[in-house]
Amino acid sequence: MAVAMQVSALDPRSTAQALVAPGKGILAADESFPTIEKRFESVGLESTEDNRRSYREMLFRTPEMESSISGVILFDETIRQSGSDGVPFPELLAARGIIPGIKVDKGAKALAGAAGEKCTEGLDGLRERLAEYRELGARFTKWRAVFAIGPETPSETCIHVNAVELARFAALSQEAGLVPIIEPEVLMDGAHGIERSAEVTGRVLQAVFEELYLQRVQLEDLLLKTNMVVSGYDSPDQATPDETAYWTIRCLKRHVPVAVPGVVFLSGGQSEQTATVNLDAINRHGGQPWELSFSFGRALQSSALRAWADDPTDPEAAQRAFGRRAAETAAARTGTYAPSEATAGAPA
Ligand code: 5MM
Repeated sequence: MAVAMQVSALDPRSTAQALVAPGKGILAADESFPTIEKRFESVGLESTEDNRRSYREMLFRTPEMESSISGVILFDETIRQSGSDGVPFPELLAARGIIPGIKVDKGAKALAGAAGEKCTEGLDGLRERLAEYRELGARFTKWRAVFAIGPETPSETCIHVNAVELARFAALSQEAGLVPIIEPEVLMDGAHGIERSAEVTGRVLQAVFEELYLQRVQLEDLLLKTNMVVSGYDSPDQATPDETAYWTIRCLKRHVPVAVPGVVFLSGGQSEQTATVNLDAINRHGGQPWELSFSFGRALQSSALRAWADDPTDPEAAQRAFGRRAAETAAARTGTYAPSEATAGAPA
């Protein structure tokens, strides 16, 4: 009870700092209906409301997860759901000292006038939704924009529109007393090399921070969630962890103000092992002005989901898998990750 009081009493700046506390990071459990359906289908599960609730309850009750997980991003359905004992999920998490957050975007949709590119929707009515989410226990918010790398993309149109929307979302979140997590994701699809990924990620981050400045968003009271700078999935020349760390830090140094308290990387389709080795390499560089942490979805959940699909009535095996991944990823925060056999051998 005392811990729950602490979470709800945190002011936005303390919330942002607590989310990137040393040795901790964020679990992204905010898969929308189409995404969770895809994840469940991959392990032969049906995406029913009760399956989604039970699966997420399994995750949120994992023993000792609070020692490596600082916050959890929820989806609109999930923030309204409860554990089997009737305790609402946000309360269940806060009682463990884990900060509940909420994804507030309504997904990436086709961008008119820019063939094949996307812009994220969800600004209409956002002020009212934010007030409700705060009442439901959320203390931070998240909005994702996606940028595909192609010969002619991302266009300046796509970068500009998404940067404006990310900043609108951030300003409204701060107005509501919530900490915005700004998520511009440069996708890994394509055969491009790491230098092209660095160039595009840099252009996107530059545009986003210019727009945040224009819209008077407080940089101290937000977090950046972005991609590591990596080679495209189909590139014949896959960067090593050291190269990934070099290009990622170089890109952040050029485009992310030091007033931002932390960068939480997404895993973006990297395997559990690759995402963690890369985060570890990034943190081995040491001495950066921001906390360099994680907000992984797939790279924290993949093994746990497979274990849960094997026998949903016995959550302990899945919780062991999730607890192991949370602890390993937290170790990568300090550059001390030692791959376990289970993670090294897990399929992507
Ligand atoms: C990029 O996706 C975010 C991080 O997940 P990974 O570590 O698996 O890349 C994630 O938070 C994402 O935003 C949510 O899963 C929601 O995605 P959708 O597409 O369902 O909105």
